[in-house]
Amino acid sequence: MSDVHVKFNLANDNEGLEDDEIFLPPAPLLAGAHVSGLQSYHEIYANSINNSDEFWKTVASELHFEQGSSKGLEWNFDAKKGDIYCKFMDGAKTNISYNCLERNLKRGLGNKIAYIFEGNEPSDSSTITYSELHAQVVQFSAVLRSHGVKRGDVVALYLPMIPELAVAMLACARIGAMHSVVFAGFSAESLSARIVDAQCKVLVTADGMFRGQKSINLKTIANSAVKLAKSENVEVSSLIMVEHLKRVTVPEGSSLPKIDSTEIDAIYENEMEKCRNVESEVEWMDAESPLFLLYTSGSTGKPKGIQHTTAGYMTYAFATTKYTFDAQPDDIYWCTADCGWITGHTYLLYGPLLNGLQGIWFEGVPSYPNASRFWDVTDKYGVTKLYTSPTAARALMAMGDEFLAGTSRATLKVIGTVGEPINPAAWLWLYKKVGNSNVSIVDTYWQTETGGHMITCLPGATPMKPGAASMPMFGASPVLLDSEGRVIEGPGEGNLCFDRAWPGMMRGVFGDYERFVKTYFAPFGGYYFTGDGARRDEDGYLWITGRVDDLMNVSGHLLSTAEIESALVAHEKVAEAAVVAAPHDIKGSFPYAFVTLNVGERINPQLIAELKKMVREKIGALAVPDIIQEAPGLPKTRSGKVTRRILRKIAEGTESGIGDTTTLVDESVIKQLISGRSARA
Ligand code: 6R9
Repeated sequence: MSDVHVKFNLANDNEGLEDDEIFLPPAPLLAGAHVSGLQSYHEIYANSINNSDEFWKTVASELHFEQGSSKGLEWNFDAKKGDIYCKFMDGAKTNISYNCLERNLKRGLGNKIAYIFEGNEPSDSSTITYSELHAQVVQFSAVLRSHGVKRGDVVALYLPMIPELAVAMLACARIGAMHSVVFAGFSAESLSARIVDAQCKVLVTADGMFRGQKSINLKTIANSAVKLAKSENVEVSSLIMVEHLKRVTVPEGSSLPKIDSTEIDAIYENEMEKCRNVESEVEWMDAESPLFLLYTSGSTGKPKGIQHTTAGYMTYAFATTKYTFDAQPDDIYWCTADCGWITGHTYLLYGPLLNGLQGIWFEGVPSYPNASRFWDVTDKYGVTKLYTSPTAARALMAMGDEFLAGTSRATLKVIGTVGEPINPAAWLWLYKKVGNSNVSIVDTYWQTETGGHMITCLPGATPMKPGAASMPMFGASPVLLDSEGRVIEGPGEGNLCFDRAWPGMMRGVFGDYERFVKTYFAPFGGYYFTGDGARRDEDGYLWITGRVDDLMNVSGHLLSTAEIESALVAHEKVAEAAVVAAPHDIKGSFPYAFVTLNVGERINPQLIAELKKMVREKIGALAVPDIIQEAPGLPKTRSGKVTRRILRKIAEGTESGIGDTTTLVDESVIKQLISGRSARA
């Protein structure tokens, strides 16, 4: 592997922080915690590694298995020894939807509120109990069956953060169909690519949604995606649409979008009515039956369908929610993530329901109606555990502390962050200002591929260092490897890998075993490679330093530089493009594009707008480069490889550190790019 690239240098962002300042978990949290004190963490951790099967089976024994298994974790990470695989409780039979619903009804939680739905407008809110959720899930699973969905099929879900999304995911799981949730900010092309890859016959969407004052016409996007899929010979036969806009309060100054219908449309509410009293049994799934697909960016451009299976993912989601958030029966648990991302899957839907928690689903944005929204909602419902992103924290911090005034946030006990490294300034703001210095902060490091938390503090156990993901989750065994694959013992920095399987890990890339091996197991034989770099300090704490591959992390979302580049070069005036991550105060980093134009073309505001539009249409608004700079040429090695290391320095404005450029074909392009940047600035 090449050099370890430190994208977001946390070590240098110590604003407001005393050297080596360590924060202890608040005493009341320590007292009643599932894991109380560091000593206890170390003991349980050692047991989870040394007696791993016994450890995981004890965890799993709290869940319902229709049929047990004598098997524990089995795996092979070394391609030289045969196929790469991981299995957990092979031969057992269970169903995650049953465990989230029926199991809780049997435990007497039927009347407990499963979720509070907080709409885009503060006046739009509703609740659903465990038994109501169960009834809707049974009903919608009958709807899916009536549309021909069977065990093993993939159903695409393109929905806002509304109750029907939870219902649809659980209904798929109930009947053994895989859900493939596509973030409702993705474009028609992205949605269609995911429909085509998994050959989805049924797409569930909504008419539209509001995010703040902005209206989004989801149905139009869904219609185009269906058309595009058809042009690739994948025929969606049912487009089930929730009539969400009919029940929402329209934000002031906004209006309802016009909804176009097609021949394959079915209205969600009508379909539910048709299946009101239809029985729809649970499918007992094999432990290793696929549960869902979730697409994530890949460094070669095409998104990968990350595949998770039943028993392992369920056990890991259950355990990590319990331990990381110290889940307690009276918690009001709020994960602000969208279900279009893995955090929504594991820590908004499955993990909290498996733990019988009361959760909050939030459809809106942190800045609407104003930047107090998070804190208003926290006080309104008495949130005890809040799980959000560093980007949201930085954005709200930048708005000023006056937005905290008038709210107490006194019920908060744990604040979690996920998606990207958190800089100490944002960490301290969450701890001191939001949490009144009376909370534990858990900076949770993990990936779509890992299914659940891999490195994190535990709220009643781990002394906290701002910016450090800290310690491994039970059963997770991180190792740092140097570029030659040698293990770095003790303090040091290297490529973050795991040397043993854990129940929640991905089981494959949908339809592409080669890519699964190449991406995760070939870089360092015998290890799962995360694609991230990390540093271990003298106390054994792990600090994530950022991606070491060609992915970038924008506001906690992974984007592929190759995918953005191919969207840019699709423009007739662009000859070549290179995209790198540049640091950003709020988003962590942003896409910075260098484009070489065809002879005779020059960059101008209109072309920039066209290029941005192209990226928005091909991928989604998230991926649009903030800066597009014309490049008369790109720095390339003699073998024709673009040297991104140099482009990153130029984008960052730290070109003094460019280093040796003598291996380049044309060194003079660097000077031109630097002066192009200052001209632009
Ligand atoms: C859960 C999720 C995964 C990538 C991961 C890493 C970055 C996530 C982090 C973090 C530093 C943390 N990442 N959590 N970096 N500290 N606490 O975000 O999944 O969308 O697949 O992204 O996000 O780079 O490899 P996913």
